[in-house]
Amino acid sequence: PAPRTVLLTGAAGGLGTLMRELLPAHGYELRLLDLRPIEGEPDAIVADLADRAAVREAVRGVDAIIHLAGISLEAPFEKILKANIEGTYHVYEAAREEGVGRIVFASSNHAVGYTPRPRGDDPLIPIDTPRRPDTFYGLSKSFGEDLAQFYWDKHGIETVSVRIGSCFPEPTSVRMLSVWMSPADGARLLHAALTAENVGHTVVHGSSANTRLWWDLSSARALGYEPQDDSEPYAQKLIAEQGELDPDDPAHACLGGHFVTDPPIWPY
Ligand code: NAI
Ligand code: 15L
Repeated sequence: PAPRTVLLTGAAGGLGTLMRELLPAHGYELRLLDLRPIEGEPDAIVADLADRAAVREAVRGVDAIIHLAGISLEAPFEKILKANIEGTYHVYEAAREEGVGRIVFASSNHAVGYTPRPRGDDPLIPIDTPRRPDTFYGLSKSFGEDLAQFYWDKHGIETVSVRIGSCFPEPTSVRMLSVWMSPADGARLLHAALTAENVGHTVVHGSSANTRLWWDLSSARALGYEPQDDSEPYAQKLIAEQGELDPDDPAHACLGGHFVTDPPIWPY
């Protein structure tokens, strides 16, 4: 049967807030978890992923987990280690202990951020492009994908790892014209990832069907995802304001954009 009760970790965050609004229309009952309380959601579980007992209790009885919680930008390694690496491990252990069979993992384009972006007639970036994390943050997403593969191979827990581009209400940069995922398409993709059968561990690119797309959406479409949106209506204004991406600028040469060139955050 299709999953109905879903634990949404990171429910207070930007993406969590958008998905709280959009997923119920796809038929889900959400259980919410975050470090931070959520206004108007007194039943939301306020817990740190570091608290294994709390995470285990949170997953008890759900049909699936959408795992968004964690640090969503570059940060010192110790912080990434705790929230994203150990935290994601705790989610998988809790799923194993409680018999939850399906996880959707919020991976990121930054797991492969050093991949050169296509130019001209170059082919789209394939889903099996080698991992090239652009930050400790991206490295933690690379770890999460490996963890997902391991829990499938070892324990039969299925995961769809979604390498999300940029999921915000509107694209706000020229780069985002290529990697934007509209919130409505985000909800469609999560729904497909929750309901497709026999996914094992599947990795997909997460974006809308943008005219300026950089990556291949076929593994997402194979789950039943049919994107409805395209960033192109925003293109003229953004390009007028910011100019076209200069391919000779290293901050514009790779999929990960400025994550590739931003100075490291100390303590390293
Ligand atoms: P966000 O930073 O707005 O939300 C993350 C949430 O996780 C926050 O509410 C935070 O309180 C919570 N959190 C952090 N550490 C925690 C811990 N130890 N225990 C419990 N909760 C904790 O990030 P956003 O944009 O909502 O992203 C959600 C997920 O999707 C993240 O994993 C991010 O890496 C991933 N992602 C998002 C993209 C986007 O375009 N929004 C792009 C690529 C990946
Ligand atoms: C991400 O992984 C971040 O979580 C999000 O805040 C954006 O920066 C996004 O990537 C992006 O690449 O635009």
